[in-house]
Amino acid sequence: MNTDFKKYLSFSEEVKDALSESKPIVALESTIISHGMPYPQNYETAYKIENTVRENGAVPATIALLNGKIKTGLNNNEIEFLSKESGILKASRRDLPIIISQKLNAATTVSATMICAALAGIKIFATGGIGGVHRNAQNTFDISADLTELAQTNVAVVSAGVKSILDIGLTLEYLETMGVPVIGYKTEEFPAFYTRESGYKVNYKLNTPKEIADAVKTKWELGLNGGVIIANPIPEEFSFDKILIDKAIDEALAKADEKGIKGKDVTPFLLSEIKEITKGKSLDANIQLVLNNAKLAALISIE
Ligand code: PSU
Ligand code: MN
Repeated sequence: MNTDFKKYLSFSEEVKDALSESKPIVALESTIISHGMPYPQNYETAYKIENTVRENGAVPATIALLNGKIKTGLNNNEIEFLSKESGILKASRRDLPIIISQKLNAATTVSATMICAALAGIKIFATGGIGGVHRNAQNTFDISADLTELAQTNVAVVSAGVKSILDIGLTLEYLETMGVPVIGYKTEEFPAFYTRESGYKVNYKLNTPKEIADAVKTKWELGLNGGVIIANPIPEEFSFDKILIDKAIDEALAKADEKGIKGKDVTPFLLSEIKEITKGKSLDANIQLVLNNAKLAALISIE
């Protein structure tokens, strides 16, 4: 087996100990910190997510690319740096070799975090929302690398579904083609991030962390490579009115179009516009759903 990758890995003490003692670990991404939320909420949320994982019996491993290393488990200074600094890159699969060899600093998306988690031996990962097939992708070809990563890398991802900034139906079609199971936690409906409903169904509803862990384990024991999506709806009390959020999303999409926003800038631009339009309410919802996902991921990691 090729073990050359090991020289690029760097672990916090907490994660190193957890790995050597085979404790449950939950990987966490950093794009949500650098590009998904403004300062200081990003900074505060990064800690809250880690503490939620700890309170639920697992060890958090926030991942980023810093100074030529894949850092798994970040210290205070590193989280602060990723929260405040403006020049942090956004790394998906394609970016890893250049960012690491050039010793640049980057936050990792779902796709890059999955790769780094798999290299570190971590099997479960909690995030807010995954990337997907963008609306109008038939013209722009804008399909997140998160989806092709889910097709090949063995990490289970807990998310609150996909936002309707994306084409939810096409995203689910793509996942079916790629053989990625979409499991709803206590729900038959695939959630749409800010809302519990999307109008689309998950493939399977499972009701306990144990059943989900069993399904994930069975997938890999069968030699079926790739991830699993665990869709965990936003808690009722924080969920948005569908009409209201759809209106905000449409406005944000129109603005992105008018400004000619392209490529990896699209998702961060839309998130920040939606926050402005909803006067910060979308950010509150975002924070709550991530914490809810961190909790579920911890419970699954224990199983
Ligand atoms: N959705 C969010 N917040 C985020 C992201 C998605 O609500 O921060 C980030 C994730 O890191 C995801 C990435 O992997 O955006 C997808 O980016 P793109 O659409 O450029 O593939
Ligand atoms: Mn894209």
